[in-house]
Order: sequence, then structure tokens, then C-alpha cells
Amino acid sequence: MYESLRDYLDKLEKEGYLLRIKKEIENGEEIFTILWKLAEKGKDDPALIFENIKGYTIPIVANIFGSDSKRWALAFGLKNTMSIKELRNFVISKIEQKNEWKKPILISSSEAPTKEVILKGNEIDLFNFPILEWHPNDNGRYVTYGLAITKDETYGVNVGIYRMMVLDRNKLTIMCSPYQHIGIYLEKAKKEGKKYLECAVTIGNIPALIIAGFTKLKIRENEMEFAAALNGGQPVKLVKCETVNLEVPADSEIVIEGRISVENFAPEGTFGEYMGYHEEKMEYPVFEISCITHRRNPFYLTTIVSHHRADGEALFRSVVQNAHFYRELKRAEIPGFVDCWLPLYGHGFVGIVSVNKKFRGWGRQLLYKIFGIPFVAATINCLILVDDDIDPANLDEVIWALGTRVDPYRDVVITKPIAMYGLNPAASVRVKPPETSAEISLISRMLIDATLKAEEDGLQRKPPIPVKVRKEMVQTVEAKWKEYGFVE
Ligand SMILES: Cc1cc2nc3c(=O)[nH]c(=O)nc-3n(C[C@H](O)[C@H](O)[C@H](O)COP(=O)(O)O)c2cc1C
Ligand SMILES: [Mn+2]
Repeated sequence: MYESLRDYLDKLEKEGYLLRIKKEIENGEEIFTILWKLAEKGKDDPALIFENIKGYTIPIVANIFGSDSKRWALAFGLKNTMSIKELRNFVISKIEQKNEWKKPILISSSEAPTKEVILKGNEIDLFNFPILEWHPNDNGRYVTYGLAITKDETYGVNVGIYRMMVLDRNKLTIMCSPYQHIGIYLEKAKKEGKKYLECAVTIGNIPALIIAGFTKLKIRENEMEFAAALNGGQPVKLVKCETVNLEVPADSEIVIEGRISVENFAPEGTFGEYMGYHEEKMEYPVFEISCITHRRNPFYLTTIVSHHRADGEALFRSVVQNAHFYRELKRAEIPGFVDCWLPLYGHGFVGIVSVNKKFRGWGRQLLYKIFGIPFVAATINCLILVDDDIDPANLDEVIWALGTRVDPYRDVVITKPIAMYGLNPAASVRVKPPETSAEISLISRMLIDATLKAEEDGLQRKPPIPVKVRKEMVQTVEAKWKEYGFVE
């Protein structure tokens, strides 16, 4: 399987999925706009290497996953095209097959390409790297595809992707939200009387490691071990850091080592976030850099986070969130649960669940049960329940259910405002409880029972019967298909 980001890019090039752009690129907004246009097209989008960035010698790599279903399989070293559901199910199977997880292997510095250049003290200068302002209203330069590696005595090693804004040539802010593992590690370090949390950020790695970096695992689970399962069972090769007690992937294009302060915060934002909006300025911990190592001619890997249209690969990434959603619902043992989906355009705020109702009149009951799952209560504004003849990932079918199975007064529950996850553009209020380091939103929720109703739901007429083909007749017709004169 893949040894490095370069190895993966070579594979993409061989398969016709890589475009090298030689024309000089003016700034980050130009890259954002190219990716927006590409995602608007919506298919066959190649990975991109911008070889000529004005003012920089280091090229930028973007769109490494894209929206092409054949390319998704390549990320896992598979040959066939993968549908979006197959992609989700593949990720779920690799999370659950723990025997495929492998402990990383430690190799020596002399063998590690990421140690080809080592910069310390005055040699450290983030402005030599093409970390740009991507969206027109961004208030700073953002690292978007950095994998932050941290360690805790109780929980072990963690890898996660969290946004970072450049403050200075050797300082960044890092978004350590308290509900993410890095935030939990930081708060724990503070409680233990430590002044900082050591951190190493790697940029430019094998697809498996990047995917592991945005997959929500349990806090004691090590994303590096999971990455091996996604990379054909090949363990990740690590090398010791220069200035912190951490190990980083030996194949990294760029590694930033340093310390996240438990007490120094700096204003950061706004930044065009994944919901498709810029939110207010916030305060995040300062990450002071003690060393940068990189390959001799490194690539700088970036992604545009801000919008489903900003980057084709947003679709690929949403699948990992869907794997998490599915596993949470499965674990909650909702009676009759069949399938679920978080549509890309809902940005995690709209959830659709299909069920096989064991009893007539149970739709509303199930809605409340699902809403009681912490992940759902923390993130979803609008929860839609459908019958199992509807595929929740097929939005045309979902709209059909909304149009034909919902009497709004009878079937929609609207709650009072309830606390939830902070980055919610629709919320009327954002507040910061004094005991947490992050803000929360207050927003009401809408629960829609879009299943077919019966008398038990208050229906005062006979339930309508959906039009369907009969299985036996489908088989008969299929057997005669060519005789009718159809080719396929
Ligand atoms: C491109 C990209 C950027 C992300 N930026 C952030 C971020 O700024 N803050 C955050 O809390 N999560 C961010 N995430 C989501 C986390 O990476 C994801 O929830 C991951 O599971 C966190 O790791 P953890 O579970 O070990 O904390 C981002 C994901 C991607 C793909
Ligand atoms: Mn984690």
C-alpha cells in the first residue's frame, strides 16, 4: 500500500487523476475559487499540484480525495468504483475489525525522509510556507490539513485535524475545542498543573492517516493503529521528534513541533468554516513552535474547508462523519433501526433515519429515542424519520416522504431552544458557560415523523398504500429482458 503522500499522488497520476498547474497562482483566494469551480462541475475532478505560487518556492497540493467515486477506492488501494454508501461501510468495517489495526514501527532519523531538513531557533519561519488566506473574508492564514499529534499518560496517543491560524513566524493558534480529544488532553494537562501540552503537527501524509485524523474514534483508541487498517494492514512508520517527546510519521512532507499553552490565548477568526459561513472571532490557545522538519523539496498540502462547493472532497470527508453517525445509532439499539444519513448539504445539522416500525403509531416514540442519543442532541437541528422503503441517502426519496407522509401539525415536533454545539449558524444565541473554554449555541429543534401513518397516529382515514412493483413480477420481467429487445 501507500508509503507516502507522493506515492499516492504517483498512483493518481498513473490513473489520470492528477493535474499539475504550472501557471503562476496569485494568492489563496485563486486556489479557493479554482476548487469551487471544480466542485461545481461535481465529477471527474483531479487532484491538483500548484507548482508555481507567487512569492513561494514550495508547491501546494489540493483536492487529494475529490468527488470521483473511482478515486475514493484508490485512496484505500482498491480497484473498483465505490458508491458513497460502500465507502461509509468500508470505513465502518475497518473501525470495527480491530485485528487489522497495527501498532506503528519506530525507525531511525537517518532513515526518515521528513528529517532531510531540520529548522530550529531563528531558522523557523512559517511565512516561508505557502500557508495562505483562502477565503475573501478570512482574517488570517490557515493550516487546514495538519494532523495534530499529542500524548496523554492515561489516554495514549491522539491524532486529529484542528484548524490553526498563523500568528507569527513561530506561533499559531490551534482550535482545541473541549469536546474534541485534543481539548480534553489540554484541560487535563492544565488540571495536572502543567503549563503546556506538547504537540507535533504533520502535513502531507498517506491518505489512510489523513482519513484517520478526521475519524471520531474512542479517546483511548490510537488513530495511527487504525490508519494501518485503512492502508492494507501496513503499520505507520514513526520517527522521534527533535524537541518534544512525541513520534511523527517518517514520511511526512512537513512537521511542526511545539507546545500548546494552557493559559495563553489569542483572538482568531473569522474563518470560512465547514458549515459554509464565517462566524465571530474566538479565542484559542497559542501553539509555540520549537522546530520544523521537512523533506528536501516538500509539498504543502491544503484543503478548503468552508462549503460543500468549496472543495469536491468535502463529500468524501462527510462519509467518515456518516460512519460515526451510523455507529452511534447502531449502538443505541433503536428498535427497528435500518439506516441513516447526514446529507452533505446539511453539514451535520440535518439527520435522516430509516426504520422498520415494529408497531403502528411508533414513529414519534422512535424520534424521541433517537433525539436522546448524545451525538444527535449535540449536533442535529432537524431530525427526519422515514420508513425503510426510503433510502435516507437518496434525497429525492426523502423529499417524496416529506411531501406525501407529513401532516405538519400532526407530525412535526418543535422544541424550545436547547443548548448545543457552538458553531451553529442558525442559532439565535451563543453563550459561554464560565466553566468551559468554548461557547455553546441555544437553538430549538425540529423532529419530523415522515413515516406512513395509521389510526394509532391519529389518522382518521385508511392509510395510503405506496405504489410498488412485486418481486415475483420483477424476476419474470428480468428473465425476459433481452427477449423484449433491450440490450442491457
Ligand atoms: C479539513 C478538516 C478540518 C477540521 N477542522 C477542525 C477544527 O478546526 N476543529 C475541530 O474541532 N475539528 C475539526 N475537524 C474535525 C476533526 O478533525 C474530527 O472531529 C476528528 O475526529 C477530531 O479528532 P479527535 O476525535 O481525536 O479529537 C476538521 C476536519 C477536517 C477534515
Ligand atoms: Mn481521537
